[in-house]
Amino acid sequence: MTRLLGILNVTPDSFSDGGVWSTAPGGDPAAAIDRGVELHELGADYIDVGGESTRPGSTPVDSEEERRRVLPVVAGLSDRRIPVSIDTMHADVARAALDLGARLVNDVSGGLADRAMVPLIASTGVPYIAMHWRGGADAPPRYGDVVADVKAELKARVAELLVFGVEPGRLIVDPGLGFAKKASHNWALLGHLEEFTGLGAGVLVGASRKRFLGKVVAADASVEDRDAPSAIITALAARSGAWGVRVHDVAASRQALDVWERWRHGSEAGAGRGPAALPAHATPPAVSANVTDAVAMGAP
Ligand code: PMM
Repeated sequence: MTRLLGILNVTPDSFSDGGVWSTAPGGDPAAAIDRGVELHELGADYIDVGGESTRPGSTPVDSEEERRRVLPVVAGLSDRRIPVSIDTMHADVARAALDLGARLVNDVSGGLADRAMVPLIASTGVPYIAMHWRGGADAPPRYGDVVADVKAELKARVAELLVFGVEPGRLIVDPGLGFAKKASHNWALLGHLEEFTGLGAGVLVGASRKRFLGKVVAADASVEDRDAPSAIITALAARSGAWGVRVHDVAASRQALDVWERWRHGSEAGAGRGPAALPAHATPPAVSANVTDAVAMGAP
């Protein structure tokens, strides 16, 4: 079953949730922890805690400040046995979060921003999301064939990660929607998502509330109005074999996945039944690589 990562940005300057859960000076870690608990109750498999905004034009945060923002939240959720994914490019932040109980590392740079990250992942054996990255959201979106280029660059990342000793069954790749990509690039990547399941890793999709969805809602719509198209993408990503999706509106995406499970098994009782239950004429769903993570091991 496709995993749901519920987004908990504790930055003061997030475009998608407006800094509501900020733990920067003046912010409230207890409110952020409560929000994480709520997302878990709504059906998130992981709470993806991030302390540095990656939006275009954002100022990088030093890792000391990032640790100060995320660690109380990671600790608060882990103490409640809620699986946490730490969204960071910095190895020291990842290490501190893992020490407090985080169960997954989500790195938008795929290990390219901090050379200490890949050895850390290899030595701890923690599941790792390596996103396609060309140096941040401000990098120029230049591609020949975006699908072929992103696939080739992710393939190279997977190869390097394996050389460093990261276990293939712990690896998830992400095409990095919106990162050095125009709307047309994002749609091309989504339309060819199945091709990414052939890289020997799970595939994560992070489309939730992103700017390219602004074109399918009304011109004066709010960022939250992008939650419906985001949930539709969740269902379609699951159908394309995605290992997981990273979303703000967890309830809507949980429903989308519940619908997809019934759809693919052709039965109300089918959710949770194995693919063997499919009738012979049914097209089997694309299968993403099996990733051994907290959910596969029966978290919490
Ligand atoms: N996008 C953002 C932050 N972290 N992580 C992964 N793996 N994939 C993404 O697409 C991704 C990410 C930026 O979006 P936000 O500001 O809504 O968190």
